[in-house]
Amino acid sequence: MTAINAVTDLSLDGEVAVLTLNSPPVNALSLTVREGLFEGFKQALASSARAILLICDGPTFIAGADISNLADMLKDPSIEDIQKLMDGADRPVVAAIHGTALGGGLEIALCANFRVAVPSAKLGLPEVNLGLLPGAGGTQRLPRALGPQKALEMITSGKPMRAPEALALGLVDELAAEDALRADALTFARKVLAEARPLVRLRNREDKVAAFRGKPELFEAFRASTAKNFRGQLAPGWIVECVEAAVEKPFEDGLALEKQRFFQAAMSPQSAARRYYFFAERNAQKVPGAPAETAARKIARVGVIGAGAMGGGIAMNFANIGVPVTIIEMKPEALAHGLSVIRGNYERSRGARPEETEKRMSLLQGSLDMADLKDCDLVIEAVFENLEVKKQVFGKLDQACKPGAVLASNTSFLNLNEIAAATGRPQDVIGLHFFSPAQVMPLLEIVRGDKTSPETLATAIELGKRIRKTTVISRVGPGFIANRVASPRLAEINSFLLEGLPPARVDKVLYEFGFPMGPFAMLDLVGLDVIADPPGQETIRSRMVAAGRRGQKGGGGFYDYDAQRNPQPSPAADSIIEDFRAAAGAAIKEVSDEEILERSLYLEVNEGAKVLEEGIAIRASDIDVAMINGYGWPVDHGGPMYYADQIGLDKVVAKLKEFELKYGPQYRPAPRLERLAAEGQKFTAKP
Ligand code: T1G
Repeated sequence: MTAINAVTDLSLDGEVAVLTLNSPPVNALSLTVREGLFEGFKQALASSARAILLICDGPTFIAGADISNLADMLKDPSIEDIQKLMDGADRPVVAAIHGTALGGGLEIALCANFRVAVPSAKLGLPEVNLGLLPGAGGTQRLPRALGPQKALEMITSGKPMRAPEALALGLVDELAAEDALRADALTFARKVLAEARPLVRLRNREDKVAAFRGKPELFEAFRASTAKNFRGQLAPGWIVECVEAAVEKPFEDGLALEKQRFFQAAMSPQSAARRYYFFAERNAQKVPGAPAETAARKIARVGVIGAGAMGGGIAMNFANIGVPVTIIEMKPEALAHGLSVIRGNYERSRGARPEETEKRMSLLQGSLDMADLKDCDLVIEAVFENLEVKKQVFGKLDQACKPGAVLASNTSFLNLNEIAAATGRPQDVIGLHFFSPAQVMPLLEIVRGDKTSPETLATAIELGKRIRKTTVISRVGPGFIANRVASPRLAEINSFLLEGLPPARVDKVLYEFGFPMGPFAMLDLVGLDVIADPPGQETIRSRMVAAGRRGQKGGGGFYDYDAQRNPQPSPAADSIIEDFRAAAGAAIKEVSDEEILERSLYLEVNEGAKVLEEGIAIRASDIDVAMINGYGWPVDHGGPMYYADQIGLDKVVAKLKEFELKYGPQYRPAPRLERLAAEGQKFTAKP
C-alpha cells in the first residue's frame, strides 16, 4: 500500500488498483482530498493495473464539495481535473459506494464507468438545498443516465435516491453485500475485465436524452408545476435550464452553461445564507462545556400524558419510528377521542397505506392509570398550560416512573424549573417544546432547566435526531426562543391595523419577502382564539373572536374563506377593524412597504438580541434555526440574526431609533444590539 498523501492511498489487489480515500468526517472534496484523488488516479493509470477501484473508508463515500470553504474549489486540481483523468482512462474505473454519494461525490462517481453500492447507500445531488446547482457535470451526466424527467426531479428536489432504486434505474450497476463492499466491488471489477465489457461513459451516452430533443413541453410543464414551490429561489430555474441544455446541446456546451450558472449561484446571497444555515443547524446540537462523550440514555418506550391535539401529535412522532407509546388520559372518552384523531391523521396523510396505519396504531396504547408508565424510558407531559396542574402531574410522575426515566414537559411558556422542583429528580427533567401540529412542524426546542443533567440533555438531543426534528437548545425563559422572538412582531400587527394598513397589504409584504404567509393569514390559520393578549390590553384580534370570527376554523378571521379555504377580502372584518380604530382615535398613517418589512423584521432581531443577552439561546445562529423551522422564516435570508448582520447592525439600530420616536417604545434597541453595532460587530460572525 502506497500513501498518495495524508488522505488517500493506492494499493494493488491482483490486477485492480484500489484507490482509497479517508478524510473524516465525510470525505468532502477539500484541496487535500482533490490532490490525493488526482495524484492517485494518475499513478493508477501509470501502473500496470488493468482496472481501478475508487472506495472510501469511514462512514461514507464522498459527501460533496467542502461547503465550509467553497472558494477553495477554484484551486487546482479541480474536481473537473480528476474527472478528466477518469473520463480519459483506458481501463475500467469502478466506484464503490457506501453511506452517501452526494453532490461532487456523486459527480465523481458518475465519471466512473461502473458503480457498485451497498443497499443502504444513498446517491443524490443536494446542491439546491445550499442555493447551488451541481457544478461538476451533474446536470449533464445525470440526465444521460436517468433521462431528463427523473434527473429534473432529483436535482431540483435535492432528495437522494436509495441504492436499490438506483440499481433499478441503471444509476448503479450492482449491489454489494452490506458488509463486503470492497470484496464485492473487486469481484465486479474482475468480472468487467473477464467479460471485456465496453466502458460506459455517460458524457457520450445519448439514448436517454435523444428522445426529448426538440420537445420543450417537458421543461415547460416542469417549470409551471414547480413555480410555486421554488418561489424566489434562483437555483431551481438554472437547474431546469441546464438539464434542458443536456438534452438539446452537445455535452461540452451544457457543461459550460452549468459552470457559468454554478458560479452565479455560488456568488448569490441566497446561497451564502443557505450555507450559513447548513452549519447553523449542526452547531445548534453543540453544547459548550458539555463533555463530548456524554452518553445518551436508551429510549425504547415512551409515555405521553394527554391525548389532546398536542399529545396525540407528539405520540405520532414516536410511533412513526417504531417506538411504542403509552398515552395517558383522565377520562375514557377523551382517550378514545384522542386515539381516533390520531388514526384520522394517519389515514389522511399522503400516500397512507392501511397496513402502515395499523402498524403505527398498534404501537399506541391508551391508559387511564399513570402506574402504566413504570416501564417508560421517557414521559412527555402535554396537559393544559397551567403551572399548578403541571406540578401535580410531575409529582405523580415522580411516583410512577422508574429511576433514570427522562421526565419531559411540553410547556410553551411556563417555568420549567418550578415544574422540575415538583419532583425529587430535577436532573432528569427537561422541556421538549414541540410546535403545533407536532407531527408536522420540524422544530423541537429542548429546554434545559437549571438542574437538568448533561446526560438528560444528550438524551433529548439524540432523541430529536431520531424523530427527525431540527433541535435547538433553550434555557428557561418566557416563550423560550421561537415564540418569544416572534411575539413582538405579532403584537405589532395591532398597531398596523390602527395605522390603517389593510391586513392583505401587510401579508403581501411578508409573503414577498419569503414567508409562507403573512401574519394575518397565519393568525387565521392557527385560530384567533388561541393566542393570549398582553395583560390589560384589548386588541382587534380579541374583538374578532368576540364577534365569532375565530379564523379558518370558524367564522373567518381577518379574511373570509371560500370552500377551498382561499382567503377573500372581508367587509365584516374590515368594519370591526375600522370601528376599533375610530374608537381608539388612532390616525391613519402613510407607511411604505419597506417600512412594514423593516418594522416586522427588526422587532424580531431586537428580541433576538435580548434572548442572547439573557443567555436563553446559546448563540445567535440557534435563533435563526428556531425561526426558520418554527415560524417559516425564509432560509434564503438565513434567519433574522443573519439577516440583520447582512443589513449592518448600525443600520438596524438607526432604524429602530427612528421607529421608536415614530411608533413607540416597543422599538427601543436592545443593549446587546446597540453594543455590537457600536463595536462594528455581527451576531453571527463566530459560529
Ligand atoms: N463540507 C464540509 N463539511 C461537511 C460537509 C460538506 N459537504 N458535509 C458534512 N460536513 C460536516 C458537518 O458540518 C459535520 O461537522 C460533519 O461533517 C458531520 O455531518 C461541485 C458544489 C453527509 C448526509 O450538501 O448532507 O458538492 O458538526 O452532522 O448526519 O456540485 O452531512 O461534526 O463539525 O451532517 O451523518 C453537496 C452535505 C455539497 C452534503 C452526513 N453535498 N452533508 O450526515 O452528519 S455542494 C451536501 C450532508 C457540492 C458540487 C457541489 C450530511 C451527510 P461537525 P452531519 P450526518
